[in-house]
Amino acid sequence: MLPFDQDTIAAISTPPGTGGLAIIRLSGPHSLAALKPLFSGADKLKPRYATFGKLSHPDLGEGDFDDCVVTFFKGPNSVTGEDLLEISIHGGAYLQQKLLEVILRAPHIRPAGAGEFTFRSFMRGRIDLSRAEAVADLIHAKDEAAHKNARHQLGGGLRDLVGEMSDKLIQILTVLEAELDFSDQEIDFTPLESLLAPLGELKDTTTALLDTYFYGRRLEEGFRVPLIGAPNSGKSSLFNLLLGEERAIVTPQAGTTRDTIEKTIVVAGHSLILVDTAGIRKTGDEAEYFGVDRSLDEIEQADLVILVQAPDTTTKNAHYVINTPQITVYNKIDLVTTPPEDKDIHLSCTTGEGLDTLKRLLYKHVINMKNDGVQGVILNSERHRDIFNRFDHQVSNCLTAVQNELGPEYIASDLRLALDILGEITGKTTPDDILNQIFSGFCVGK
Ligand SMILES: Nc1nc2c(ncn2[C@@H]2O[C@H](COP(=O)(O)OP(=O)(O)OP(=O)(O)O)[C@@H](O)[C@H]2O)c(=O)[nH]1
Ligand SMILES: [Mg+2]
Repeated sequence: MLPFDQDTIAAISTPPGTGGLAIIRLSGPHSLAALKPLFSGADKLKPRYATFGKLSHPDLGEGDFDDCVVTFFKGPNSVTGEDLLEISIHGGAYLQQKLLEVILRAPHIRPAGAGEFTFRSFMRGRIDLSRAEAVADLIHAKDEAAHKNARHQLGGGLRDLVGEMSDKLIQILTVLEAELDFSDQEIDFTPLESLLAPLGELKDTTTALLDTYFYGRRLEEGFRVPLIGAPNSGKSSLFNLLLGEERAIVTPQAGTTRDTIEKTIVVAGHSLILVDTAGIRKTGDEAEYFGVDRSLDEIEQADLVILVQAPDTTTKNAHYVINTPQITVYNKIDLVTTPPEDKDIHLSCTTGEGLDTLKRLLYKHVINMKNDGVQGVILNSERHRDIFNRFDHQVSNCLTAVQNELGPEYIASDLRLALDILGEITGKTTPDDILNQIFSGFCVGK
């Protein structure tokens, strides 16, 4: 578990090797004291203002070490809830390392652990756990859709939804607990069946949320879109055309592509992992045989398959793919006068004819795979999915208890368990080892 102590923590907050500017962050009660001997503008620092000055100190070497801008956030009005300094210097590796090393010589200062700044925000109640997790998602977002989802969660989307669900549970609990408190008196209580509707609604919301997980994972990983077809149908040519670069080798020889090659393109704000594959055919060549095996694996994992056929290849593609959405492409139309009508796209990789229509169809498929979420919330983490699965199970227990007219005390205890499970989303009831796992997944400096 990360320590939650009175030490001041310091770390370089910019990824190494980026050049430009670097930021070194300090958080804790000794931040100002640590910087003061090094920074010419220390006396001018004002909360929420950036102050320009020079860094110089015998420990930093002779003369001025660097120009810098320091932004001061006074606790508790800072993201960590503590005194926080952000020191911007030039981004050289030596500059960053040296300054950090000298700062760490000051009393009560120690290097920050991975995710420790965010951990402090969480421990001081500045953000809940679901928002802390969204910080990591925001940093790792690869496309517009993933970014939008992370922003929604960082804005408290999941926290608010869980808040509403918890409120509903608490309302039910209040009714039951009143019943328990006054059970020895002659009062007409709300019939237990009245709990069925709100519990059913909670279950529906949970089911809808769990349904978003598939799309949420694709937001993280990208949709897998292999190009499948017989050797020589033009898969690699199409792969290159869609990428806009000559990534895969193209030759007139059937069986050119042996291993899968993948590259990501962005369509409708979503990452699509295009996969060029070996042409599928029976073969005695060992390397090609394994390549074909990989092509078949790709079909299994695909979110959308692009099936490529051409007039000079004979194999029909229909039997490769069963339930996966697919786009059928008839390639090399420059070689024929009447291409078959049952294909979605008529294309020529040589002339580029049909490429725009294919791109539009890809766009449509991505829009079809989109999920708007529950009040905009899309589950993308295994942790959240596990919590909602357990919650779902627990709500089912409550429903069964009501249907079987078990005593209110049983139902109430089941409801309290459900409430505890929901609390793991925001961090109220999250075990320490899980907290540790979440924050250690961050980089140092975040
Ligand atoms: N005329 C014409 N030739 C094409 C077209 N597309 C691809 N070709 C040619 O067809 C041959 C095979 O193309 P590839 O892209 O290597 O085919 P592939 O499906 O990747 O083949 P394998 O890797 O062997 O499975 C090459 O000579 C290409 O130049 C097209 O639209 N028209
Ligand atoms: Mg190929």
